[in-house]
Amino acid sequence: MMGSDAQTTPETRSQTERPEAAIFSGGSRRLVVISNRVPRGDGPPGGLAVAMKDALKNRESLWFGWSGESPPEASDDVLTEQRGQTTFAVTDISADDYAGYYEGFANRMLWPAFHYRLDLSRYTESDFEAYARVNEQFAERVAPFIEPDDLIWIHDYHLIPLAAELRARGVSNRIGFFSHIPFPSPEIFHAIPHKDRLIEGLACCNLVGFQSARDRSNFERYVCTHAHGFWRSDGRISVDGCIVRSKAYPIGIDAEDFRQKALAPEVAEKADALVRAAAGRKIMLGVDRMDYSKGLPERVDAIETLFRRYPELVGQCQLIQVAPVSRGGVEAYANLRERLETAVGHVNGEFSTIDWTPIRFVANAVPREEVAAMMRVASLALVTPLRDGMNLVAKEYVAAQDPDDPGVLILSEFAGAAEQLTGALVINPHNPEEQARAISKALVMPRDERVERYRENRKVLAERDSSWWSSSFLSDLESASVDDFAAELLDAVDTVRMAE
Ligand code: ADQ
Repeated sequence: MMGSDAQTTPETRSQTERPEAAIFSGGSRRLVVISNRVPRGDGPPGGLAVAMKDALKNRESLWFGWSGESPPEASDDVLTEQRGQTTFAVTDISADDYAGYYEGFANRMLWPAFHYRLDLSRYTESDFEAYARVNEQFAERVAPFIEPDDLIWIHDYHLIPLAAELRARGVSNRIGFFSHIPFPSPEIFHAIPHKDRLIEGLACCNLVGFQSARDRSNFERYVCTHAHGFWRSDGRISVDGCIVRSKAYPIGIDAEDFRQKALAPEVAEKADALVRAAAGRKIMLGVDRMDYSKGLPERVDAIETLFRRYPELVGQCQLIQVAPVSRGGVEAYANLRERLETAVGHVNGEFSTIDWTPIRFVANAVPREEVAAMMRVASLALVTPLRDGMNLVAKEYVAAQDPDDPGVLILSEFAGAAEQLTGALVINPHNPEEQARAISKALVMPRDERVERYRENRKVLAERDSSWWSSSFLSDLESASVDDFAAELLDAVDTVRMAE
């Protein structure tokens, strides 16, 4: 347990005990990143690694997470590998724990609930126990690597209780947490089993970052209406003796890097081939992981509606939908694939002609460079999730466009990106008529309007890129007071755990 005086209120401490804040030395602190997956030495960097590129540049850092190995019995060893200024430290998770933690509580319970799909959430007590155990193991194994001055940045819903576990092991560093996925409305969050443990984990952070203002507001409203929290005059939240700041940090991309990918000569050939195959027809593009949050069956319904409402478009445009299977171990995903293939088959059966198919469905992964090339030549992109934290595909599509003759982004109002990309045609993905109307509008949109909309979106991409995202989060974390978490919460939580 933390060594603080439980009689002291956090407010009193923040006025009297600021020794570490006084010697705070800015951006030179070592950064400790903790996430479920850690970038591998071989293979292309994943999304998080790309987003963290600038944060890791020119500073010493440690990145801790799962090794990718799940033996029947896992040891508590941590293997390290130095790459440049970053030490990668990984640990195994036993097969049973992995099934309960990752496939179970994280992806069968939290992912659907956080995406407003309580109907798909499946809870078992043993899944939660594995989730809690893996978070304890992570804390136990990473704690010896943490030095007093390090900044700690935890990522995503797999590791929500981790900050509390670190605090319980005496880690008093500044801790930040970033949620890559939405934070649901208070009524939905309230239905999640062990929600108190989740709130405890977030409250033990100095800074909690969300993708959008909506997510941040949902979190704060939950804490203040259901978890005895209150807003302080400085804008931070006080909850059970902890003080936490929450803020929206919409994740960005390196737009120039993506544009270069789309223009690379080796992929230009593929883009040309795609254009030739389209034979003058307009290409509509969808690029998603096959996930029920991405609105894929609803998108196929909208295409059917499009050809019924606008028969003159039959044979004039084609949807290329790339949607590789993800999380094969979770039932809801197998059901989705079946539903989607049936829906695509239905539309193709109804409208295909001898030389034209309305939907080309690609269920295999496509290399990132090819995705960029496809984006460059598509007249419009359909980014229509039912819920999404941000959705980087929307930003990548804008980055890949020809500034003089850009395509049109059709974007769901329920993607975090809709708060930023005001040049998009924003739609409600639950309404196939509205989606079909937007598609028909995009297909004939005059060039001037397309350019104007593109410029509006491109400006946001330039101002809020991946470097802005990580540096603004870390600079807020660096300037947080170190005395903002409190022993009272942990004492209270111990009492709750004893009662469980
Ligand atoms: P994801 O749900 O994976 O990420 P998204 O942001 O759309 O969603 O995509 C991440 C990356 O994967 C993008 O770079 C995209 O190009 C790539 N990708 C997606 N589908 C692909 C496909 N079919 N083929 C090839 N590449 C594909 C989570 C949250 C999001 C949040 C990100 C980042 O769910 O809301 O934007 O993290 O924080």
